[in-house]
Amino acid sequence: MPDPLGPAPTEPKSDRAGFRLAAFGAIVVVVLFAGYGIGRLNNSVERAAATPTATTATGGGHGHDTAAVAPHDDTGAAPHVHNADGTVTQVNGAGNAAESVGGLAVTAAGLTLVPGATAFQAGRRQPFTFRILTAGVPVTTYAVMHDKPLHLVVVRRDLTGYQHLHPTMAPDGTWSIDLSLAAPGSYRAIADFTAIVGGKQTPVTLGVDLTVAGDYRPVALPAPVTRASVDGFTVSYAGQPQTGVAQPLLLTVSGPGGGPAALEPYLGAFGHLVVFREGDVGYVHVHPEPRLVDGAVKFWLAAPGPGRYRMFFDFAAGGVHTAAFTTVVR
Ligand SMILES: [Cu+2]
Repeated sequence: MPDPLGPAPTEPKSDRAGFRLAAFGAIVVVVLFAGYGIGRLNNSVERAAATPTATTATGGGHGHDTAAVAPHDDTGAAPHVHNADGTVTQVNGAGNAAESVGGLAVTAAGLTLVPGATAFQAGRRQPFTFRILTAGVPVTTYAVMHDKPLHLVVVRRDLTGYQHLHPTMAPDGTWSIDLSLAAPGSYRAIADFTAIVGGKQTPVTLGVDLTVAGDYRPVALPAPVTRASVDGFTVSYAGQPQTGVAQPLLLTVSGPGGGPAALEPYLGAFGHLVVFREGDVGYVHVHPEPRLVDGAVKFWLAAPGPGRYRMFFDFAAGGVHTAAFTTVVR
């Protein structure tokens, strides 16, 4: 399809991932977790993506940019996907190319995630700390993407227990957040960010295992569904991810009363879609088009390969909620 957005921005971010998203028509937005592209929907996404705010990070609280997120904005960047290796692939809605999945490595693109303690006790809140090193030196400057300098996603290897967190960074480059892992098992902690080193931006997604000792009871991946309930909301999706070609995926949220839920911007978009691959916990993170399409949140994504995936859709409506779906890509 033609790219209605004009020239693609040349921005470095990353969104790693496997599914690629392509935003199509208007502005796009992309990304969330680390690397993504958009810090705010309000200004030109393209501009936001191209000139992310450098920060020495404070993470933590929700330092949402107050100027952020206007639901309707006609400016924007061309759809693109942030690959795990730090490259950016421009996409035009369809015919996208290869995908890459993030989170599989603890070191990539010259950046290494060095965690503090990785052993947790079930159900107990404990600090999780880590640093991002380059040439042995902690990185202390990051680009703000989707309102945050770093996004941390944690999920158990059976794809249960999903959490999307925003750690805070100390001046020495140590990131920390209190983390509670509910049940025994092996978890994957994935940090999604764009490091700024020597003026160069490097988007990357790094992952590390966390463990919780105890009686591990793996949970089988739920059967594929297109409708899920969460916190009184009913979320359904239409579309089917495929390998190699970006497909539209429309998510519709109904409120407790059955009518359309009043979606609010969350981290610079009407929703964030984090997708994990069964078998290796490969991570893909995409962002929707900036505008709702017939009331639905519209993503474009292409699967990085056949397999079963668990999709987590974060949205805000009187608080942040997450709906989860299993989908099979052939
Ligand atoms: Cu985040």
